[in-house]
Amino acid sequence: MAPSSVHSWWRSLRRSQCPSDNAVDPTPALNYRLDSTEAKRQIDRIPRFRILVMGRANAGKTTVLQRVCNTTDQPEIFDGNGEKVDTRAVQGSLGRGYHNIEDELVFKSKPRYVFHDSCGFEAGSEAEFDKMKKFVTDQAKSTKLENRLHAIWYCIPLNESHRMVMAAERKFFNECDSGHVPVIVLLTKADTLNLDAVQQLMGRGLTLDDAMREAPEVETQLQNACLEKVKGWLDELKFPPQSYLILTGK
Ligand SMILES: Nc1nc2c(ncn2[C@@H]2O[C@H](COP(=O)(O)OP(=O)(O)O)[C@@H](O)[C@H]2O)c(=O)[nH]1
Ligand SMILES: [Mg+2]
Repeated sequence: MAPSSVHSWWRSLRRSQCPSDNAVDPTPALNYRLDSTEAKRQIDRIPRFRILVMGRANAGKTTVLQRVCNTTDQPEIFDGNGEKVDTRAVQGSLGRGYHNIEDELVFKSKPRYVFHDSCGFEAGSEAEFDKMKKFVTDQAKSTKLENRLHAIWYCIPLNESHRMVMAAERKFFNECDSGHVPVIVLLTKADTLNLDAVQQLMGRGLTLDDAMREAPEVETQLQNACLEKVKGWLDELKFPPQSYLILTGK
């Protein structure tokens, strides 16, 4: 998923910086193909991409970062002063026990990507929410390109289809103005809808073999229905995301 997700994100970034491009765009981000020469030219301008990753525990955040960085390693963690943090003390980074949004997470395989973890406001802490909001505002305003936040990825897992959008998502998209920093919703774990598709087809009387053969088409329909549902919920909030991307995990 790495190249297409980066392309879509990059497109959103560029759209958010070019108001004239913000006219209604009927082309779903999913079908977008970025000119690779232009992409390289733009990417080479930025020494370090800084991305804030958000989403509830188990949303698939670490997995997305590992895929983007083409690794199964855990990231190294650096504090605000560039000092390496002892990762044994923060086992399960981007998860429990790790609580500083300012810390930089960097994978050895892709040192130009710097990730930040929203660190738990999704669990309902008002103090963590305020800290996240301040971080977003401060970083978005940074005049140094390499310190600036370039994108926010908000992971929403599709394996919990009955609770895709919860209070945390509504609070973020209602109250957090990220300014020019594009927020991209990553719909993670979309592959889990394959089982739903198979069950649906078997419910219509197909054998298991036939259901499995026909599942991909239904799976795509289910993914698109989830996308539309999430879009319907979030697009009417005060600060809706710039873009949505379905990640299949393959
Ligand atoms: N089926 C499926 N499972 C996934 C996917 N992404 C992550 N997972 C699993 O979901 C669990 C939580 O993932 P993780 O990346 O650690 O979530 P985090 O807590 O948000 O960082 C792990 O067991 C992953 O293997 C995906 O795209 N598809
Ligand atoms: Mg994690």
